[in-house]
Amino acid sequence: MNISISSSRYGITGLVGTLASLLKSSQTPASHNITVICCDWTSKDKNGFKAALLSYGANIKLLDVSPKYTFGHLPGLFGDWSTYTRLLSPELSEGRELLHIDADLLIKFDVSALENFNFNGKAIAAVSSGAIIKYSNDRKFLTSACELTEEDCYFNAGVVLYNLERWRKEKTYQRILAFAEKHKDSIPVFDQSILNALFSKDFTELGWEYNFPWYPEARPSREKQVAAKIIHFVGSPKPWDPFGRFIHYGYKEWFDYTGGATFLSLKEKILRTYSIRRSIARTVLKRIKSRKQKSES
Ligand SMILES: [Mn+2]
Repeated sequence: MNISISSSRYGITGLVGTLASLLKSSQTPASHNITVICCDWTSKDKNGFKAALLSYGANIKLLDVSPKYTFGHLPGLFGDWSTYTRLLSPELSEGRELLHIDADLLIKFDVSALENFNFNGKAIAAVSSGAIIKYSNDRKFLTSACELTEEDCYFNAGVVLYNLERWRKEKTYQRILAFAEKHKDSIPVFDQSILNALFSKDFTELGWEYNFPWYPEARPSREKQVAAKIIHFVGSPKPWDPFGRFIHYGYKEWFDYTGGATFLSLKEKILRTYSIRRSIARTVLKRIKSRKQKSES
């Protein structure tokens, strides 16, 4: 299977967990073609990353990209543009299809099952689970800047299967760059807005189990956890963040796949804690509240 994944150097812990789970769940890990888009990683980062996944004997190509160079004119996330490399990865890939995944997932099935996927002629496949534009954060943008209505589908970009034959034939990357240029000041949810703008009416649905969102304060049922093929740790904190083991219910699930290895220095952990301090406080408060409700009922 052709797979691509990308992150800044601050996302390496999540990225290693994502790939470790993918490789552990694969019958023939060496058969995958994995491209890791390294957004401004140092050589020390790369060595640590390689050492962590060495034992799987996987075929992993590291590719250096400076996303600020290509995407710096678009709205960034605290000075980070690496999320937009999702739009670049099909350009870097050969073959019939490409699975691009976020770096905050656990993959619990053999992704080879997606080889020769039937796209039904559509350009991509993704998980919408019945979501529509009306309830998305991009509602205004998608209905005003694009010819879409509130009732059109909305999908999460954390797991995207690209139909590379159509991608190449229709020069999709050029279309994306032109669209991004035109709307550079108003794109609300980064690459996810762009993908929905172009493909809301041109994607085929993957079942919910291919991108199951696990929010920090949530406690999904055992059945859901077992049935999910891909768990997506959306929002902050992530299970591997500082304090994650105390406040994220998904910590054990993540730990079981990764042994808890993290890739940030103490200084970086402190900076990360500071930047997500509000999310940590919110998660703690939500947990206290739900415990209280439980004990009262
Ligand atoms: Mn994500």
